[in-house]
Formats: sequence, structure tokens, C-alpha cells
Amino acid sequence: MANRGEIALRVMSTCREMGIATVAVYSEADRKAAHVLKADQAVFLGDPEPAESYLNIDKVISAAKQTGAEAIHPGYGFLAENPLFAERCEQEGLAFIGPPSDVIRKLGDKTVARRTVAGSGVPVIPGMNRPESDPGILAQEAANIGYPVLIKAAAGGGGKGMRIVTSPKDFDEACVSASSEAQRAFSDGAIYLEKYLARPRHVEFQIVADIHGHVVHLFERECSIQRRHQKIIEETPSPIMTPELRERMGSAAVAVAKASGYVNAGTVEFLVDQEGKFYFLEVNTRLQVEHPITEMITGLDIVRIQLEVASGNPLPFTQENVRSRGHAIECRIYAEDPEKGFYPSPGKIIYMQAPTGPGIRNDCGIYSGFQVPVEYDPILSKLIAYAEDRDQAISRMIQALKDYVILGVRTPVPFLIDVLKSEAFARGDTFTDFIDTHFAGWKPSRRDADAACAAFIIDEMSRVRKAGAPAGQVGADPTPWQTLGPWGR
Ligand code: MV4
Repeated sequence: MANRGEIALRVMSTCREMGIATVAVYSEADRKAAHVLKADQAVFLGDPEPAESYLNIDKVISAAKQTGAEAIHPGYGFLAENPLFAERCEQEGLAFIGPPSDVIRKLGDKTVARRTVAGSGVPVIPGMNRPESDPGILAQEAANIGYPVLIKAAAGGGGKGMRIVTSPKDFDEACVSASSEAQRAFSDGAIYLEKYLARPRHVEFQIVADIHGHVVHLFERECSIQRRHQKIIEETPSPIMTPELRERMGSAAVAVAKASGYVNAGTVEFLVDQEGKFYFLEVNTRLQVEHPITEMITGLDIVRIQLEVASGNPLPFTQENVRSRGHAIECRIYAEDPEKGFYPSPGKIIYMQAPTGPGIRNDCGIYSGFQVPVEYDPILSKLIAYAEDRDQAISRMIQALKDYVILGVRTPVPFLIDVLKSEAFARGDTFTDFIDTHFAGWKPSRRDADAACAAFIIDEMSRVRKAGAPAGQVGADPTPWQTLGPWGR
């Protein structure tokens, strides 16, 4: 398992079910991490910096070889979409749990992905299909496309190097800054242009494909609730989906996978505009953070499918007999302080208690006492709520978030509760500008009230204890529920 945190634990859970022995790799900062404790074997990689540990191809490959591993699962992030790593696994005779390296390379270049898809009849956002660095040609292309245009990095995704340009006077400077950001982020400054779709929805389809040419989609995920291109809440089904649109987009996703020669699990991203027209955006050649909501509505285990496909087995279902039922929502729980611009909030987990109950899943990478390192993405866990319909799933998620105790680091749980309680979310008004529109400058509503409530209870409790236990009270330490009667909902 060439990864850490919640995704490492999640993948190893399925491995154990299948009787597959697991090898964890870890850095100095993760000596006591949960994924190390859970694995059958663990190999130390080195210093905490990713370049010396989880991003170090030589160290990860040698850990696999020294333990006799037959396969490597990359998880998401780190080396998951690095074609050189997948290629190295292939050269070393290690099964890479993901697509072939040439497919990762092809789809990693957004202009090649657009060219590949354009030939398959799938709608692509109007724009360029080749990168360009000459300012004069770019300006001409922008005029042909028509403002507003979006400048994008050919080698990137996830919003890095993106610039929205609404008028020609800002165009040249925006190209320079977009290209230099792309150079810094992807060591490749190549940029290209697309027509900018205002207020789109971000809807993606899960794809699974085996080595026998079978390609099946496992329905959609609505991922529009994002903050600075980081998804916060994901759900399935999408509030905007109709059976007809699902059939068309699902077929388009399958066509993209077939045109790309895709194998294993992947995600085809689309943008849906205000008129309900959809456009191909990009393909993510990895298992996504939000895959659990698809597992909840289909009852499938996508990691198991990945391992079966990597073993050469055919998909155990067809498009006709795969079904979805109910509604699932995922909230990502990060060590970030929502009162300080969601700035990372590393530290020691002094105490945590995860919610449980019907339809609640918690893919968790931490435990009470764990020291959250500063070197990595601060995701702690993902909380998933499943129910028969959207309203029930929302209320189930709200209750679960209220029950989620994580002391020692700040998390966006109070923010997530307010988002899920909001009218806009209940309406399904989930566009990519949702957070900026409805929650810019959010502040918690109850902090002072909570503190006052706690102070009152403590004071009341000490008075009660001094006066001796009330009649009928069993045990030495009465609880507020026994001494104060119904209080604080
Ligand atoms: C777009 C777009 C509108 N028009 N492309 C975001 C990162 C990567 N997944 C592609 N993304 C977008 N591409 C065109 N032609 C809107 C997004 C987008 C987005 C853009 C700005 C702010 C937040 C966003 C969230 C999701 C998608």
C-alpha cells in the first residue's frame, strides 16, 4: 500500500477480507500511524517529506521487492497518477492496481484527453485541443472561442494554473501567470484555452473496466460543493439527475473509457451547465476520495473490483444488472480550522469518538492519541451517511456530525453541519460557487453559547455534589441528565 491515512486503511480492509497479506510503508512522522499498526508488515521509508517517503519511487519499489509484494495499490494523491511509477511497477513485474501507465500518461495531458474524447462523439467544452505558448496565437484562439475564456494547464487538473479571463486586456498577463503556476505545480508550463462555463455543476461518473473489454459505469457523484477546488461534500444521486440524463452521461463516460483503452477503476468528470447540457472535463485515473458513496448505493466494493481486475478476472456484473438504491452523502473531515480560513490545524488527537448507527460509515485514518503530522494532506477521515432518500440522508448526516467528537485539532464539523442544514443545500442548489455564494465568511453560531452552557453545568454540578446526592440518585457522580432534567438540545 503506497499511501497512508484513511485510504491505506480502507484498501487494507478489503485486502484482509480477500486473504491478501498487506505491507505498509511509512515515514518518520507516521511511525505510530494507524495504517502501520493494521498492516501485516511495515517498511520504513525515511524522513517525513514526501520526496523522501511516499513520493519516492525507488524506496517504494524496493519496499515491495524486499517484502515479496506482488502488487502495489497507490491510493489517491502521492504517486497514484504518476505514469513513471506505474511504468516502474510494470518493469519490475509488480501489478499496479490501476490503469496501464500509457493510459495514465495519455489522460494526464488534458489536451490529449480532449482529443481522445472528441473522436468518440462525447460533448467536449469548446476550446483548444493542443497546448500553445505563443501569446499571439493564444490571443487569436481566445477571440475565436469568445470571452469569457478559461486558461488551463495541459499537465494539470484540480484547478492549479487556472485563470478566468473576461476581457482581452487581461489576457496576456493571465497567460503568463497561469503558465508559471503550471510550471511550478507540474514542471510543465503548457497551457490551453476553453470557453468558460459559468456556475457549472461538477458531476462525475465512476467507471470500472476489466482486461476483457467490459466497461461499466457505477452511476454519478455530485461534487460541486468545493472550496478552492477541494471537494467538501459529495453525494449520489445528483439532485439534478434524471433517468434520461443519467443514461446519456453514463453512456458518454463508458465511451470515454473505451476510447482511452481504460482498465481498472477511474472517474470521468463532466461539467453540467445551466441548461442541463453536459461536457466532458477530464478523467481521473485513480480511486477517488469519494468512492465510498458509490459503494453505499450499489453495495459494491470498488477496491475488491480493482484487485479482481488486476488479477485478470472479468467484471462480476454487466451494465444491465448493476443497480443503485437510496442516497449517500460524504463529508470530508480535515484537520483544518474553519474559523481561520480552513488553515491546517495539525496536533495531537487528545480524544476522538466516531459516530455510529444505521447507515453511518466512517473511513477513518486516526485514533485517540495520534499526532497529526504537518507534512501531508490534512484529511483525517470521511463520514458517509446512507439512507433511503436525500432528506433522510441529510438528517442522518447532521446527527452523525453532531456526534463526531475530535478533540485536540480543529475540524470543519460545525461548518459542515451548517452547510447541510442550509436551505440552499436542501434545495439541491449545489453549484460550484455554492460556498462562495452562501458561506463566504462563515462563523460558527454557537461557540459562546456552548461555553456558557458548559460553565453553567459544571457550576450546577458542583453545587449539587456539595449538597449531597439528590434522592433516588444512584452512584456518587450524578450526570447533568440526572440532576438538571432535560437541557440543551
Ligand atoms: C471548468 C469550469 C468552467 N468552465 N472549465 C475545476 C478544476 C478542474 N476539475 C476543472 N474545473 C473547472 N473547469 C470550463 N471550461 C469550472 C471548473 C470548476 C471550478 C472552477 C472554478 C472554481 C471552482 C470550480 C469547481 C469545480 C469545477
